[in-house]
Amino acid sequence: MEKEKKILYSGMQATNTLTLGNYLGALKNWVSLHEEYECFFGVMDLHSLTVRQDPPEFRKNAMSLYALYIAAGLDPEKNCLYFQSHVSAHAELSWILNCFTYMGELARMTQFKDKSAKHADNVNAGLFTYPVLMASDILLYQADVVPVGVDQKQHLEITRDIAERFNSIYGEVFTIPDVYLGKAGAKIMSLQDPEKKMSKSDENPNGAVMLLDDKDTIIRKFKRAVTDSDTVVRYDKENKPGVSNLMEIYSTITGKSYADIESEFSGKGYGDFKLAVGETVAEELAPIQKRYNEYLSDKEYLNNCIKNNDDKARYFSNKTLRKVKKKVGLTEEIR
Ligand code: ATP
Ligand code: LTN
Repeated sequence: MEKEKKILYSGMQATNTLTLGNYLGALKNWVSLHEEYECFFGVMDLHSLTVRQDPPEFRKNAMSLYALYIAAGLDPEKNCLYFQSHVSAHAELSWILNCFTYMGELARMTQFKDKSAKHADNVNAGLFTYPVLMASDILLYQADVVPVGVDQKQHLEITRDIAERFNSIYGEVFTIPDVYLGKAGAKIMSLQDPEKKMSKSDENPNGAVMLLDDKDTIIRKFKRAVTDSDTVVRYDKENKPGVSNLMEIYSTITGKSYADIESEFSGKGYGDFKLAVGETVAEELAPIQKRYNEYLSDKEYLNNCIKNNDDKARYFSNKTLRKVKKKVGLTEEIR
């Protein structure tokens, strides 16, 4: 590939629907990256298999995530939006890189420790080698940068270690990727427990606003958001984590500074403030939801995007895979 633009790679797991946290912390920030980078965004459906899935629901969620990528503003002509499971190079490279990854380094991964505690009845080998598949995703496209949240930084470090190890044996095969640090990405906290990240898998349904929640639900969740016994809208993460989280959400969407928000709500109670945040979020999400429904009902359009982008992903990833196979000494296929 001509390296005019640097290459950027990221993706999300196709599990449940997205939260406002996924949107403000990741998706919304991805939308304009194609201006500077050659962008690849995968629907990481193979990763989702590390946890037991109900097949019909899983299929629906994966397609829903694909439609949400586009509805949130990722242009499928300018970004390569594809399904990980449609590009067999991911699974193939993953096998090869498994043989260059040590049990000890995988055992140190905090996500593995957390998830195996959470799913104690299904601590499968896929959960253990999850980071190797993620490394394969990134290295196949020779990505220079990878935007991920703090929770995924450890996986990016192991990706770099695997790539460097491979390169030190076989020469410069893989680009060593860096974490992408764009504008400070918001970390949105649970509305019910502002010490905890807002997460898809939160047991308390009022903790997370889902991207496809309707207006009434959104406003209801904000009205119930945990705050404090004070009544002043003031940014103070330490002592007023609930209010500060709501201010972050409001500020990320409207672009207003904390000082502006403080004066906008001075003399007003939390009730007015929560309602304003709820309405702002509902307004931000309404056009995305409308487009989402349109795309989902236009199967021909979606299929066309999927086909073109899957092909593009196959083309780029196969170049790297062929090189890797040759380097490690696998015999060539006769075509
Ligand atoms: P799970 O609950 O299944 O662990 P999750 O909601 O934490 O899922 P991921 O699939 O791990 O979501 O993350 C997808 C992307 O969204 C990552 O880039 C991650 O950093 C970002 N993200 C997730 N939750 C938040 C949040 N609360 N605030 C900001 N960004 C977030
Ligand atoms: N593990 C990531 C999803 C993911 C990913 C990737 C992100 C899978 N492969 C490659 C960036 C690059 C997550 O849970 N957020």
